Amino acid sequence: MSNSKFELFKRYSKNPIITISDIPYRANSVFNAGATKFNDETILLMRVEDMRGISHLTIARSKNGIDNWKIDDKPTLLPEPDKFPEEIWGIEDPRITYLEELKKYAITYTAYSNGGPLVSLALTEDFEKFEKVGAILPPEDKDAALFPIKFENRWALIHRPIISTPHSAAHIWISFSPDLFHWGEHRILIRAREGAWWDANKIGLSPPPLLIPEGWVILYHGVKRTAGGAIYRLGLALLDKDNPIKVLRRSAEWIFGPRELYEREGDVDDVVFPCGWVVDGDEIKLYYGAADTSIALATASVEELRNYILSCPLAEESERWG
Ligand code: M1P
Repeated sequence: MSNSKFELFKRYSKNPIITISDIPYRANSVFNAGATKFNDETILLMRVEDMRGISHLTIARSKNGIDNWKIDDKPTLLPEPDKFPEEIWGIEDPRITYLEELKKYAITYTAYSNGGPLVSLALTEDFEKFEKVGAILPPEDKDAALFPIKFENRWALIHRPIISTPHSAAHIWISFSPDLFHWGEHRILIRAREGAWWDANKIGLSPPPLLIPEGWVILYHGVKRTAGGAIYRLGLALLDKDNPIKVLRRSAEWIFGPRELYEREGDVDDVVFPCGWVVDGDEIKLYYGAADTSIALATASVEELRNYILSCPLAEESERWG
């Protein structure tokens, strides 16, 4: 257990901010929400798991991004296996990126097909009408988010192919596309470390990349397998601003991990899983799924986050520990 006074992200004192009792219809759990600002409100696009175990997405809106959430009284985005067969076992873990060039919000989410999870894309201008593009990467792949801008006229997507097994590691990859639909130039971006590390064998992107003057901040989850089960914790990396295939820095330590009871006990114990963050001045609000059961909030200062990542080991150095 870490000492809370050294934490970059501070938990909101009234966590969790949204639990299943806030959902106006019958369901099992609410967690892993994408987040964005829209029309002076914070929007959370929440993963809700129904009583069959199948997930859909539902919107919550709040003026201050903390409380008084207004939650849609029915699912906002449902799996549509008739039109999109890859959604047969649900849609999960959305990440939201505003694409200024298209004047649209892109939602990358996991569609759970009967051939494994894969990455799907939907677009919206207003969070009322959604245009599902469909599957953009084959299984197994998840934990995907777009950058908000193009690089040399190509969109860039971070994602995590492969579900790790005892014989294979799951790394974070980056791919490029001219049109958001056809993806190529696939390459490993951040490798899972090995051995005793907190992020050994399996890592995945958490919220979409965040731009600071020195580059793109990546918050990612690392999954440590222990005799008592897996522990999901969060660490940071920094990518080059103009060439995001270049990793500049990577934190050696995790910066946030399960500590409070709502993170340690739930449908899946010991999980913190953010899919969205919202920046307001110097404050970052990080929305994370806690133990696959509820949604919690933690805040950090952009300046402190920036100072921290700039003090982290250079990427070449951290590669040597892997
Ligand atoms: O149960 C923890 C998480 O497990 C999966 O994440 P990942 O494949 O990145 O390890 C997802 O099912 C996620 O929704 C869940 O919170």
